[in-house]
Amino acid sequence: MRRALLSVSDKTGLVEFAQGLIAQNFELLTTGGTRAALTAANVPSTEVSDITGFPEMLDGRVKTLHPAIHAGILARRDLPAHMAALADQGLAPIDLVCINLYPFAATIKKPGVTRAEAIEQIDIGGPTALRAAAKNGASVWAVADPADYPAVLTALAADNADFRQQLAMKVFQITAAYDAQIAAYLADDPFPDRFTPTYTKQQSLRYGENSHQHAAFYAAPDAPADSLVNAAQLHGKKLSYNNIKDADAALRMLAEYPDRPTVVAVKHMNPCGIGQGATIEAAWDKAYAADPMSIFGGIIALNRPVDAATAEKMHKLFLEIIMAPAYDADALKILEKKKNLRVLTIALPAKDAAPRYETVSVTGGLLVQESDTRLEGPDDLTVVTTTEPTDDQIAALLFAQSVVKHVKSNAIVVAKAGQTLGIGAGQMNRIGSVEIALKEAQQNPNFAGAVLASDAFFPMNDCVDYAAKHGIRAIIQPGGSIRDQESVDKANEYGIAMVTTGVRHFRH
Ligand code: 93A
Repeated sequence: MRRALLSVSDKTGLVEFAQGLIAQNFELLTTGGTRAALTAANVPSTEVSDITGFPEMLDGRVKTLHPAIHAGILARRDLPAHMAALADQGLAPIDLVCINLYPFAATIKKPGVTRAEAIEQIDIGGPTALRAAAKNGASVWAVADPADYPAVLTALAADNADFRQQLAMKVFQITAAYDAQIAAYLADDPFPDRFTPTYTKQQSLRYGENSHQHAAFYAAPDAPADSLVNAAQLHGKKLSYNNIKDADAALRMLAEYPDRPTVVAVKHMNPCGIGQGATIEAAWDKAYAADPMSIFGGIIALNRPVDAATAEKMHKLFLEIIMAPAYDADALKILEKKKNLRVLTIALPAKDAAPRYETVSVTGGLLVQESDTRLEGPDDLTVVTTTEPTDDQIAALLFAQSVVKHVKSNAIVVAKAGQTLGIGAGQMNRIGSVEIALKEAQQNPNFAGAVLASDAFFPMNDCVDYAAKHGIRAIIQPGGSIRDQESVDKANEYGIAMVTTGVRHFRH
C-alpha cells in the first residue's frame, strides 16, 4: 500500500481527492484539521502524530516536522542503502505529499491584521514537506494546488513521470513566491535590498510587440481591483500584448477624471483624444472630434455606463477595445455585432489610491519607481506674465495639464476645457511636438481660444513664439529653465498668459 501525506489549509476538493487516492490503494496520513474534514465525510485516515509518536505541538507550529515524515519523503527509492536505512528505523516511504500552505497572502490583506497574526500564518512545515517531495520528484508526487487534484489522479493512474516532474517544479515556484510575499511584508519597503517579484501567469499571449516575439502576461498577487488584470472581458478577441499596454495606459488616464463623464481614446500608449461632457455620449463626441483620424484602431475607456446611443456611434468605427464600468443591455448588443471588438468591464480607477509602483526592465536589471499620481490644481499655478489667464483659460490649462502628464515626452497638448484638440508626443525636440500638436489642433472647428500645456520647461523661446503665432492664448508649463525669462518675455510680447507649476511630468 502506498502512503500519502495530506495537510491542507484550503480544503477545496479535498474529500474527492482523498477518495480518489484511496481508490488507487493509498493510505492517508493527515494533520488535525485535514483529518477532521475527512472524518466528517467518512473518509478514513491515520493521524500524523500516530506515525511520529509525537502530538502536534506548540499550537500547531510543529505537526509534520519529524524524521518519520521527512525520511519517508526524502529516501531515494533507487538507493538500496536509503531504503534499508528507513527499514532500520521502522519507517515507511511516503509516496505523495498534498499540502497547501497557510494563507499568508490572504491574511495580510485583511484590514487591521497585526504583525503577530501575520507571522502565525507563516507556514514552516508545509513548505518543508512540499520541498522535500519536490526534491524527490523522481519518485514522489508533490501536490501543492487544489486545481491540480483531478489531473494528479489521472497521472497517478498512468504513472506519468513527466507530470510528476512538473508538479515538483511548480512546488518551488509556489514556495519561492510564498517566501517572497513574506519577505516583502516583513521588509515593509517598496524599495527593499532584494526585489522578489511573485507574478503568476495570467495568460500566454499569441505574440509580443511583433509576431516574431514570444510573450506572456503576468499578474501580481495583489493586483488592485482597478487594474487590467482584474478587468472582465465580455466579448471579442483575446487581448494582445500591445492591447494590454494601451488599455493599461487608458485606465491610468481615466483615473484623472472621476467627477465628470469622460472618454479617453488611446493609440500607442498616448491619448489621441480625451473628451468630457454632461453625458457619456457628449464626452464621446468630444473625444472623437478631438482627432477623428487617429482614433481609428484606438482603445477607448469610458468612465460611465455605455448607453445605446454612444454604442451606436462607437460601432461605426474600427476600434480595438472598449472599456467601461458597465453597458446597457442594448448597448452591449450593438457592440457585440463586431466579432473581434474587445469589450471589457473595468473597475473605475481610484484617484487617491495609495502610491503604486511601476517597474520597467532594462537589460540585466529592473527600475522601480512610484507612479506619477500627482496632478496640479488651481493653487499650484503661478502667473509669470503681465497678462492673467481668464477663468476659462485656467480650466482649460488644468485640463491640458491632466492630459500632458500621460503623453510620451516631449509632450505638448493643445486643449480647451474638456477636450483635447492636438497632441504632440514623443518628439526628440520640444518644438517638434509643438508643431505637431498645433497642426492637428488648428484643423479643429473648436480651436479658437485654445491653450497649450508642456510636460517640461521650454529650453528656448521658440515654442512660445510658434504657439503665439498659431493662435495659442495661454500656456502652462513647469518652468525651471535657466532661459525661462526669454519664454516669459516672448509671451509678454504677444500678450498671452503663461502659468508655471514647478512640477515636471516626463513620461519617457
Ligand atoms: O505550523 S506549521 O508550519 N508546522 C508544521 O509542522 C506543519 N505541517 C503542516 N504548519 C504545518 N502544516 C500546515 O498545516 C500545512 O501546510 C497546512 O497549511 C496546514 C494544515 O493543517 P490542518 O490539517 O490542521 O488543517
